Amino acid sequence: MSKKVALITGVTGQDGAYLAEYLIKKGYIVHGLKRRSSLFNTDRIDHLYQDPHDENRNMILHYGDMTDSMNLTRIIGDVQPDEIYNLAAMSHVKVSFDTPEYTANADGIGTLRVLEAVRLLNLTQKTRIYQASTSELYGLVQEIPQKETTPFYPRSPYAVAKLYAYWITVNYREAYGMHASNGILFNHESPLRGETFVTRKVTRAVARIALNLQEKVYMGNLSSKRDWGHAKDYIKAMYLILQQDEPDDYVISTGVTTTIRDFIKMSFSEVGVEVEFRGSDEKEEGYIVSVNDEVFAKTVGEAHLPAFKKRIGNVVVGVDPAYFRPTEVDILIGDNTKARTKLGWEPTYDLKALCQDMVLHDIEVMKREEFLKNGGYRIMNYFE
Ligand code: NAP
Ligand code: G4F
Repeated sequence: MSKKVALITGVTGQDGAYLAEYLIKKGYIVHGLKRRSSLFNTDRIDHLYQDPHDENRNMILHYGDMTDSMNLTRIIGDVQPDEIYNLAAMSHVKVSFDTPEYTANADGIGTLRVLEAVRLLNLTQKTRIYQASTSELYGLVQEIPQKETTPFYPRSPYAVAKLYAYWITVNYREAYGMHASNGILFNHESPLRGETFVTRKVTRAVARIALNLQEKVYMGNLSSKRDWGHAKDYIKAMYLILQQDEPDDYVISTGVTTTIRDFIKMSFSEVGVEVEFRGSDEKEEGYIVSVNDEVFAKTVGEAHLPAFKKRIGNVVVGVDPAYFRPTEVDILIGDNTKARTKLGWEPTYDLKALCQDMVLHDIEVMKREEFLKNGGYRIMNYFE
């Protein structure tokens, strides 16, 4: 039997990297869309790279951009994919307030470009499409927990662009009988998460603070709540959605919600450090209460313990209103009943396991940074 062919837009991102690896292991030929960049932007997928001269390649990259219809149409026509995973997006909510027009173009109209290319190329019966929809659609939530039938109320240019993408996917499904589905994914994180999203910002800061490379980290709104899962689990849901006989829309979530403040405390406790918060709003701060020597020595290293213990009582978390958003999404918590019953999907990582995976990874990354500062040479591998 010939191998299935998948096209992943956003293959260089967190989800794209995990999904590409997962599909290759399943025997797919994976084509990925990558943007031209003045610096290498393929760190997350370098372990999957194959020389263009290799015969029988199962990973092929194409230069492209979600804002370029002709480019997308040509690539989809050349690749003739069985499945398209449309993951490319300007995915940072706060940044979307600074770049609203570009976000609408890439995230909203970009989705239309993919759907319309499939239609114009007469691939509607061949190509199945997964659209990376988001729990940000619920915004000012109308129901707790949020499920597939909960009305949307987007609260950022990003979410409004994704609202268009969601509905144009539904419309192409209904109008042209396309196998086009939305995964309404709640926040999912991993050691591959972009460094400016809140979980990764925290786990990197915890690692640097523990290694005495940084005094303190400044955060935004500590009280908002998110339903966080592991990206490794969530890309499996994307795959399952496209294997269903009928296209449909699914909430993918854990059903547990946690404040940013508690995620920070959990992350410090992974290295044996107890942090408490005092004050409120912009004056809120987190300080070190105690250190568990054994846990700290095991996770960070015995050598760093004496210096760290001198910092008990120090403030390690502050608030900078620069990170507040003009409109915030206060609480997200998803009801994943439909995904559990229809897809047979369920998360395997709880928040503690996710947090541990990220903190331990970032300690290794920061130890390399410390090593480099001391004259070492660079070896980067995100998948270690
Ligand atoms: P990510 O790490 O930010 O990756 C985004 C990807 O899109 C990157 O490969 C990026 O390329 C690419 N991209 C951005 N603008 C592009 C453009 N104009 N043309 C072509 N490619 C472009 O995001 P992620 O966390 O993997 O998320 C994947 C998708 O799921 C996104 O659509 C996101 O909005 C959505 N989503 C994410 C979550 C979550 O919690 N992670 C939840 C719900 C939905 P570069 O590498 O060159 O920047
Ligand atoms: O990690 P975040 O930036 O993720 P956000 O805004 O929830 O969006 C992510 O998840 C969505 C799914 O719900 C995706 F669609 C989207 O693409 C992206 O992946 O922020 C989470 C929360 C927010 O309430 C934010 O205000 O953390 C709060 N926060 C507090 N301090 C901070 C910070 N967020 C960031 N990025 N940086 C801070 O310093």
